[in-house]
Amino acid sequence: MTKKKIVIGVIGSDCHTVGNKIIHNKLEESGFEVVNIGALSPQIDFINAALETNSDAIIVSSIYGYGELDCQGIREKCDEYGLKDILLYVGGNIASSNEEWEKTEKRFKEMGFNRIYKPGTPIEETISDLKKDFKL
Ligand code: B12
Repeated sequence: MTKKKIVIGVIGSDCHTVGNKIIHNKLEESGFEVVNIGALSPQIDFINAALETNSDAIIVSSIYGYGELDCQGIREKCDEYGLKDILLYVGGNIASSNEEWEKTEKRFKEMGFNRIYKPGTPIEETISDLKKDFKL
């Protein structure tokens, strides 16, 4: 069976690289093909990478605290570029400590993300969700 392809990267002006490398390795170990665009990646780079490689999902990381701004409009841009219905996940440090998680999660849902992960969620949880979503 052909491997599912996943685009990963750290969005916006975020330069944190360590988690990205860990996620890359864990996804590969779990049998996925990884297209890693690395840190400091604008939305359009995720989209171009997914288009060029015919990927099945995009996992956005945001570590530095500005993820909500960086992610706005990404689903609309995916639709515009012909990536309708591509799986879109987001995680890292996407919550602020003074807000209930449910409120943050709701806004990311409204932005069109299929799965949204609380800070501290291990990538293994995402891997298990990918397998469910791909019915593997
Ligand atoms: C090293 C570091 C830096 C280095 C980064 C060097 C590099 N090349 O990576 C430098 C010094 C450059 C840096 C800069 C900044 N940093 Co910094 N940094 C850290 C630090 C100490 C460690 C980060 C790290 O590598 N962690 C280890 C890896 C393995 O963890 P991780 O990156 O979080 O990734 C894991 C998870 O987030 C998760 N994950 C990530 N993506 C996804 C996606 C999904 C779907 C899922 C499920 C999980 C997931 O899985 C990953 C693997 O386990 C953290 C504090 C900390 N202890 O975490 C602060 C921290 C991340 N930094 C922070 C901040 C604020 C900044 C700056 C804005 C500081 C400033 N005012 O200049 C700048 C931003 C610069 C920029 N443009 O990005 C804050 C973020 C706060 C927030 N968002 O809540 C932190 C938490 C420090 C703090 N307590 O305030 N930083």
